[in-house]
Amino acid sequence: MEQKPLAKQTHEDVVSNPKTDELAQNREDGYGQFLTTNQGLRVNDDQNSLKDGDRGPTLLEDFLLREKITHFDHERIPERVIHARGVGAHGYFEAYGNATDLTRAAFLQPGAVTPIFARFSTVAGSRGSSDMARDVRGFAVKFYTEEGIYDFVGNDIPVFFIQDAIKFPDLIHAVKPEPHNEIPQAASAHDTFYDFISITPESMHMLLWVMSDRGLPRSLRMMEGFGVHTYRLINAEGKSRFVKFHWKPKQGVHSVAWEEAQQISGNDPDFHRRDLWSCIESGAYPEWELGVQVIEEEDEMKFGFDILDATKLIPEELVPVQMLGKMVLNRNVDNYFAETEQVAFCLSHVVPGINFSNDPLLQGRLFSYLDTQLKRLGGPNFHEIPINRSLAPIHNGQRDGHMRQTINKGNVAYGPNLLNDNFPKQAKQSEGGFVSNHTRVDAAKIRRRSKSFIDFYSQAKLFWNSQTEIEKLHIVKALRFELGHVQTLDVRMRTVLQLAQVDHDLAHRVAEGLGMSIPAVNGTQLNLNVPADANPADYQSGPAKPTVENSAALSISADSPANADKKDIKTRQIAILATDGADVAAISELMKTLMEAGAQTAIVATHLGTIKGKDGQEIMANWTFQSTSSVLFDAVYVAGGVHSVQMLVQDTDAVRFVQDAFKHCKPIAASAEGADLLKAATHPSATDIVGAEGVVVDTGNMVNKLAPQFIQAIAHHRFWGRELKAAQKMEAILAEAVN
Ligand code: HDD
Repeated sequence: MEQKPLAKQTHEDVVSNPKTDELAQNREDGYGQFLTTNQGLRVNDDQNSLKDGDRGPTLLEDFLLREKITHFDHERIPERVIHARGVGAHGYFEAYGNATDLTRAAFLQPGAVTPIFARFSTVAGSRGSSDMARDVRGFAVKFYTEEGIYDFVGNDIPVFFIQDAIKFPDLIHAVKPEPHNEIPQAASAHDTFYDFISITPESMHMLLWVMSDRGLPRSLRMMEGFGVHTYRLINAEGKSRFVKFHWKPKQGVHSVAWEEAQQISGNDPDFHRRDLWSCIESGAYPEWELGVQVIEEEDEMKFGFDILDATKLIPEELVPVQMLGKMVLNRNVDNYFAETEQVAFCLSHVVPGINFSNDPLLQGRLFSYLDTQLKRLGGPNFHEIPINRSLAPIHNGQRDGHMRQTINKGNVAYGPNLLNDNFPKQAKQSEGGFVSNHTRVDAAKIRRRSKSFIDFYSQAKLFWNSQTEIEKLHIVKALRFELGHVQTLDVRMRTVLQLAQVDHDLAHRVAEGLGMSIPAVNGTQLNLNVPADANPADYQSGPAKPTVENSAALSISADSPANADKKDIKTRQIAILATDGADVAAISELMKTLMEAGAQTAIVATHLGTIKGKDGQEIMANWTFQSTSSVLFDAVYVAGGVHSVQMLVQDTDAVRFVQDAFKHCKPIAASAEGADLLKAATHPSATDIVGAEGVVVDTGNMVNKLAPQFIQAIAHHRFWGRELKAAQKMEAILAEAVN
């Protein structure tokens, strides 16, 4: 068979040999169709074990039973110590061809198209936990480049909780379920986590990100990715520049409401996983652009914060992001375990043209990833597992070890050698050899944090300042929720004290919800992340003074730069509420228009099967009010039809469906009598649903008039103003009560 050029090969081309497609084999005549043991022996009876008489004991001799059960007993491997719950997909990365001056990396050169595998994950929960936890999301991409594997291992949040990798085990022990009872699952722990971070002030910036809407992505397709650390790009002339990596989703950046996230966890714990899978299956391939912020070496110290400190981002107002290429995910995995579970990302997997900075968090990670794969995947040959295999050929003297697949020939496994012509030889830089960046290090060996890292609150304040009113309200509510679950009052108090260093209004609002006031500052309480012999004063941050007051890129409101030019409704899920007697003609017309715009629709009715319309037309129901929930949809339409609406008004689940959609600030539309369901769903304390923002009602049943307005509303995603209004109403009442 003719070999494709390397750049044109997909990962599948290269690693397909060990794959077995049982369905395809079944169709073949001959050898492939029989059940066999792992040694290829055809099995005659897979229903009965070998016994001493048909009612007698099972015999040890039954090697068929033993092989099958032994394999089953060993099916599970240790789950990842963090980022255990994940979902992966294949795709490609296409370079825009504008990066030659920045880097010699082949996958970023003009015309390069590189197969990739991406894995998204939550951090704290175990493998079987829910997708919708309030959490950071992992964003890892394996590039199968012609120069070897490049692993991008980032998050959907651009900063990290801690500055030095030596604190990582402490952070994770504090945030994972508490060890005595393994509670809470799929959430950050309460007493232990807040105990740790309330005396680790560098964590305040990332804490606000996690408490913000970023902690609850609507879809993995609708979140940004960040490399977090400062890295280096190095061009063919050897010129090195610092960079921060960004992934910007073409789908926009959107979140769900907290109550919604909690309900989704019950209704569909696989919400994100299913969303990614079904979009790829339906051909709605998610895309992200990869960009960099570039900092010349001579500008390293010019920002007023340290670019080696992973708790800091570089505001896009100071350094804009330039796009270098795009990633498209277009193929689901064939087998979750073989691919998503066994994929191994390592920060140390780099290619020429990409290099590291001295960020102490990054430096520690360089050790941790390889180490963890050795344990998780059982030894040093994990690079031979198909999903981890390099497309570039591998030649070295490494041999043997658990589960070795390669059959190396010959007697020479060392270098230099002359017995085998000194093969494999080292590559010159011009031949693609990797060269570590030459940096001068001329300093005392010392265990100390740089003074430039002792600024813990400035960027937390920048983030807070950059949020819209509703985003701020969400942060306050999230902190009230989390701290409300903390049992130790002292821990609550310390966290509020930290928040007060960031912003007085923030701390005051959180404290109010907890029924406490902001405690007086006691300097030594603020930071216990201090070496034993150090002067605590050297570790106290000054007041929060952001370099930039406000950064629009940090907000994900409808009008933020993240969403400004992304106003389509592709892949949005629209529930159509209707039952017997509904106006099926209008439903069909609206469905057609929405689907032409790229949305997906589902009829939710009082029963499954056929819905008999008022005009004799019929339509099939996809769900009932018992089998689905409003939280699984982006928008709701209530169809007209007297009998249909009369029935829905009587059905408390249908009424709740609309109430939830309204409460979660979703677009709602109704035609003709459909408006009656909206009226029935209006809570006495709330503004009328009919007439509220994001609610489109057409009493004349003119679907062609209603559809464009509804589409516009869906593209807006959420109408958070409803929630803000309700909160302001309550505040006004409270103010009156107190005065
Ligand atoms: Fe990590 C997994 C991202 C700090 C140690 N990390 C892991 C994954 C992601 C990140 C996306 C999942 C990869 C996958 O899908 O398989 N980690 C980050 C980011 C960090 C970070 C963006 C800060 C900027 N991590 C970090 C530190 C350490 C680790 C400081 C240790 C010193 N991370 C690990 C690990 C994991 C891991 C223990 C668990 C499973 C794995 O590696 O493969 O090695």
